[in-house]
Amino acid sequence: MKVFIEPPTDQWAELLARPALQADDLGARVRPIIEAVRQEGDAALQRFNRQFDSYEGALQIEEKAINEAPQKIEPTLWQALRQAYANIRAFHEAQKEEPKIIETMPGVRCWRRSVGIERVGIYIPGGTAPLFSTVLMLGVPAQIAGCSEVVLCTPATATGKVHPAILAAASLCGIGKVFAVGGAQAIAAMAYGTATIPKVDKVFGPGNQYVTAAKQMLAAEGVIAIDLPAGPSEVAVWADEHAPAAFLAADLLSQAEHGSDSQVILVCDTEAKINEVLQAIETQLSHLPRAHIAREALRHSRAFVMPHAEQALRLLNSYAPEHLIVARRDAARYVERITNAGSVFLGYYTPESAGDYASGTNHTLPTNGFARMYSGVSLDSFVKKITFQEITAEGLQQLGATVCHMAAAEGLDAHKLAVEVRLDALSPNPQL
Ligand code: HSO
Ligand code: ZN
Repeated sequence: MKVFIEPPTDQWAELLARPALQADDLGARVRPIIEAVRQEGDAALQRFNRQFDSYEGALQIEEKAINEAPQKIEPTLWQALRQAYANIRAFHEAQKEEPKIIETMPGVRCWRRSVGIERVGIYIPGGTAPLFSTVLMLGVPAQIAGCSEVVLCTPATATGKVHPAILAAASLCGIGKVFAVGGAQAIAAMAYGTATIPKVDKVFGPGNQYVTAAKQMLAAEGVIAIDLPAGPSEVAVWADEHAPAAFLAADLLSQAEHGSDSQVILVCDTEAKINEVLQAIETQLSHLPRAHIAREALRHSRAFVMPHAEQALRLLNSYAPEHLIVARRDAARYVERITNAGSVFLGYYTPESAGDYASGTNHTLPTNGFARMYSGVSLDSFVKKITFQEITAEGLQQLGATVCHMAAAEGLDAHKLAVEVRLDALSPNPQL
């Protein structure tokens, strides 16, 4: 991890650059997979399962296996899943909006109603860590939104199994349709539908660059909507001199262990604190099973000495981190000055891990600087908001002239007429 002491502003963009993704021939690799699924459906999925995951079994996981999954995991893990579920549910339930009727003028009433997207798909990657926590992060808001069809795709392991904790989390969220399919082919299957896998309208979830490319290609073609432009995970930690170095090191490593392309940024008031943290990182790494991954991530990570809070905040807002940990005694003071971040963790006792798993907030967040203009996944991501209005005869008499003037000025006379015929019908001597 390279250390920079108060670098001048004109160097920030370069110093905060995310590791460049190798785009190679992603499109050329993903396009034929999408096409094969579109044309051949299940047969293509079975072929890809054999080819990529050495899996020969059925595409659909039996509902019995989902229902029995809670008994297949450690009781303490089941307990933890239930606690996380309850907290995530409580936080997302509070995001429900009751329709508020606004009378903009007498007799002109407008309101908005949230309606769940009917069919949604959740992708859970395989790989080195089974992300059953992500099932909760996507399954809970889908359940609260009232999405009538929720489909989950995840690759089977080499032994032909889907991790029981993924199935247990699915059962908590009432997801009955789980398919053992991974990669770009899973995204294509949910986008187009096959004989076995239902077509959905919006696809959520993380994945490797092939999965991300498939999501983006299918979204660009208007086949599906997607949650967020996904990129490697990242955290920025901003610490004062009292923050315990071991806490900061563990926070940085918890993000670094996600993948070799993860990025972590440390901002401290003093160089001495950074050195303490670097030492603590070494100590902790020696006990971590995923140290090799974390070390790779640390190679393109950076530490900054920023003694002035104003400057530090400017730097952090320009980085727009997915996660921002403010490990400062006076953390609460800065809340209003944080303008670009996916999710913020305040104080010494708020590790990112809490939000990753169980405090209640969502862990599907904007990466790669997209926190400048995107929000993380929430209940909103699973609903459409439909506007309604109802105008009384008196209301139209109040509003009509405004509409007629504007329609005439835009040269759209039929618009004007739609008001005029009504006002005319309301007059004592209708002429039209
Ligand atoms: N930090 C990840 C989420 C996660 N962490 C899942 C553990 N499991 C991306 O926000
Ligand atoms: Zn994490």
